[in-house]
Amino acid sequence: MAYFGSSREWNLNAVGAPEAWAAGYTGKGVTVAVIDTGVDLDHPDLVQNLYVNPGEIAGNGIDDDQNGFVDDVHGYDFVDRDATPDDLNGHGTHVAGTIAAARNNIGSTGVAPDAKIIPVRVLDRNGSGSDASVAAGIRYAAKLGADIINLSLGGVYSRAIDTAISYARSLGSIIIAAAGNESAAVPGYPARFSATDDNVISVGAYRSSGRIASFSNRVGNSGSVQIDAPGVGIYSTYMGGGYATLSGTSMASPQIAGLAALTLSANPNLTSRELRDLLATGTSGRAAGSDSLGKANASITVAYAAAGLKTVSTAPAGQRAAATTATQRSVTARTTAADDSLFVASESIAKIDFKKADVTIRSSDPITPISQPTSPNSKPLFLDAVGVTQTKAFDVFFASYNADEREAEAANELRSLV
Ligand SMILES: [Ca+2]
Ligand SMILES: [Ca+2]
Ligand SMILES: [Ca+2]
Repeated sequence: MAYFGSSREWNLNAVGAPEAWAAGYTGKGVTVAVIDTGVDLDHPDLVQNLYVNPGEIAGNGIDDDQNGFVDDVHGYDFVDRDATPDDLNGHGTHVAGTIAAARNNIGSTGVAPDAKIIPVRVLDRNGSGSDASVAAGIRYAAKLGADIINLSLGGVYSRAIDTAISYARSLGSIIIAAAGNESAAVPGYPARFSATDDNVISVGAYRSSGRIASFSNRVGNSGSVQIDAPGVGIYSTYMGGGYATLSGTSMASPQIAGLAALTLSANPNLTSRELRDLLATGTSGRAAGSDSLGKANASITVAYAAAGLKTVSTAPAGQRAAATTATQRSVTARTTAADDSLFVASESIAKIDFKKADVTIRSSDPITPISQPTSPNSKPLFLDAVGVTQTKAFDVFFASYNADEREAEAANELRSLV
C-alpha cells in the first residue's frame, strides 16, 4: 500500500487505515459519539458524516422519538441544554475529524471516513464540564445506539460516569478513552475504568518517531487495558470550518475510535467485549518507552474481524501455532507485506481476503509442505495468529489449515503455540 497523503497524514498510515479502506472497510454503517466540546456542525469536511437521528423531525419543538430530548437530529448539547451541539472550543471538532473527516481530497481525512459522528456537547468553550454532564452525554449516546463512544477527556473517579459506563455496556457501546496528558504513571479516569469495565479501552499517545509521547499517561500498576495511537502533531478539522494540528492523548483516542469503526464495519456482530479484545490483542509492537499493550494496528484487527475472529492470539514473532487438540486444527503461515499490498507479498504464504471474510492459502505459495488451498468460499476450520514482528509494522502472521487433508503433516511440521 502506498503511503496515503503527506507526512501530515502520518497517523493514518501508522494505524494502517489505508489498508483497511483498500479492502473495502471504511466505517460505513457505524456510529461514533464524540462526547466533547461539540462539533462544528457546518464544517465542509464533516457535514456529510454527521449522524441523523431517523426518529426525530428537526425544529418542530417536539421530541418525536421520545428519547427525552427535543429536536435532537444531530446529537445534543448538555451544556446549553439544546439540540445544537456546536463547538465553541475546537477540541471536539478536531476529535470528530480524526474519526470521520471525509476522504475527499480536501482538508483532512478521518481514520473511518464513512463512519457517522454523533456530536454530544458536554464541555464548554473553555473545555470544562461537570461529571454529571459527561455521564448524561454517555447515557444519551448509548441510548441512541452509538456503537462507539469517544471520551477525549479525563479527571478523577466519578461514580456518575462509572454507572453511565455500565449503562453503555448494557446497551452494547464500547468506550474509547484518552489516558491523559499528565505524564503520570497511571491513566486518569474514565480511561482507568478499562481495568474494571470490559467495554472500556484506554489510549496513550505516541509520536511519529514511534516513541511514546512524554506527556502520555502510562499503565503502571493500574491494571488498565491500554494501547497507544498517534497523538503528536495530528492534523484534523477545527471549528470555523478550519484545520489545526494538535497533540495529546485526546488526539490518540479518536484514532482508536476510528479504528474500532473500521473493525466493526468488517464485522458488525462483534460485541463491545470482543471488539476490545481485537483492539487490545491486534497490536504491532510497543511504542518505545511505553508500558501499554502495543501500538494499534488496523491491518490486524480489521483482517481478523473480516475473517469472523474475535481475538488475536499471540506468540513471540517467528513462532508458529499448531494443532494442539483434535478440534483446534490449525497451522500458521507467514505473510510479509510488499509495498503495493498488505496481505500478499513475495514471501506470501497465506493470504487473508477481507472481502470474502475468508482465508485462502495459495497453492503457488512456497510453503506447500504445510499449506493447502482452501476453496474460495470455505471458512477456515481455525485461524490463529502468532505474532507480529517488531521490525516491520505490516508483517502479519496468519494461520489456516485444511485439517481433514493435512492433519498428519501438520503434526509433523509444527510446534505448539506457546
Ligand atoms: Ca428526541
Ligand atoms: Ca422534533
Ligand atoms: Ca477531507
